[in-house]
Amino acid sequence: MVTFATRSVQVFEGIAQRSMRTKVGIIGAGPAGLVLSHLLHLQGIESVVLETRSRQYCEERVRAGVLEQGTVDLLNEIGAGARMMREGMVHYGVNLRFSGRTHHIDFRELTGGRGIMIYAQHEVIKDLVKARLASGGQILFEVEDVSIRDFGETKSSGKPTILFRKDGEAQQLVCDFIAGCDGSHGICRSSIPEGIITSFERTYPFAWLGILAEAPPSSEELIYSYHDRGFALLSMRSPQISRLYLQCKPDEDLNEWPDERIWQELHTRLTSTEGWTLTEGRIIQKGVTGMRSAVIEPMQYGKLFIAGDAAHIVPPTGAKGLNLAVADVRVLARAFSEYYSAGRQNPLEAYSITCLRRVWKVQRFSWWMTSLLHRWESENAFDHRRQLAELDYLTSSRAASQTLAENYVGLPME
Ligand code: FAS
Ligand code: PHB
Repeated sequence: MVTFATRSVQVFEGIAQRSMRTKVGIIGAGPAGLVLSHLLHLQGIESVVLETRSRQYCEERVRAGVLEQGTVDLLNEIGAGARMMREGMVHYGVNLRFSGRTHHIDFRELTGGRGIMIYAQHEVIKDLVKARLASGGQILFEVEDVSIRDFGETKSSGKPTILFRKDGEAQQLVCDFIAGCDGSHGICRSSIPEGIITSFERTYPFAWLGILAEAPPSSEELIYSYHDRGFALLSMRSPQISRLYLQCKPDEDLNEWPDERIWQELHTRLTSTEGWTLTEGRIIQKGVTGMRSAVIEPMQYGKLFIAGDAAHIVPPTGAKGLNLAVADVRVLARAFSEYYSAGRQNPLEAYSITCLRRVWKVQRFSWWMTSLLHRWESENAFDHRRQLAELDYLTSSRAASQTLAENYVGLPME
């Protein structure tokens, strides 16, 4: 049964407002918000997704590229995985390159057959939006002036409410719960009263300059390269499109990076003594992504539950951001299901604790991969030798390789 949010008109502060009613109001149509909406629908729990950007912007924003097995399984479970299974590329390993030599980390052998899927985040978003609308979901794009109220712990008179404007008209969405899936620049986290949240943060003295190029990938699997001049990563989006990254300054000016300089630096940092060469192509997109580790505790307050980048940020080195967002909402959806089907409050009350245990382990891995593979201006000759020794150990010890492999393919979901 598909039930739409009911509509009525109320007067709030003297302004007639269109008022909608649903069970879970979801702010943000990124991986967290859209997967949550799908999972709730499968449990017969209605929700409405509110998104500031246009559908086109969300479906074209170039971001992540690596899906863990758990994320792939979940996308198939919610019926949004068919195109991913046709067009995605399954990989059973990655390569580490240093001192001109390439070392394969064999996921299949080290994790009992598990792998990863290479499938762009914006393609995942397209599939999630299409499937959710097809199943009767309500996703309101291009909303403005979003704010939330009455979600707190006090027994306030009102129900949790999301206020927003759509097509210039003031509206409100009255809910039982609000899911803050509005990313690292959203409003939900900052709506929680002072003194409730503790933030844990680390910033890095470097960023990634990323490009998309019309060039067949020069490797079947990803290459993470540690080089004297800095980190480089060879990834891909399809047999025709390469995705490549270079370590750069946090405030790098893209105008100082003409295509020729980008390719020259990639050739240098990805160089190998094994007869390998990098294929160039037309660069169709370039951008700089900052590097940060951040976690808020708790990830909930009253009837507000924070998920994904709104609750934590990882440096992209471990390819975890999207996957961690999906893991959060899997916990949250199960907790909502327990509440609505059996009246059990405990899973909702334990949401934050349940998520944070895995969040911090993924933070550790992302920090470790970032620290291991980047050149640090603060490092001295000893640190440089130590990093090389750690890479040598990592690629010559089965136990060490297995540690990387089991984290990369994805730790068990809670
Ligand atoms: P998202 O940021 O994806 O989605 C939040 C949504 O909320 C957005 O659509 C936003 O428009 C909307 N929103 C914000 N404020 C709102 C408001 N007030 N009202 C309504 N809607 C609002 N991760 C990786 O694993 N690998 C990568 O290579 C990688 N590269 C990245 C590159 C870039 C440039 C960025 C920014 C991130 C990258 N990430 C990467 C991380 C990224 O994939 C996130 O982890 C992932 O999108 C998290 O998903 P969400 O939590 O849904 O947040
Ligand atoms: C990507 O393909 O965008 C990608 C792959 C691996 C990473 C980060 C980004 O660690």
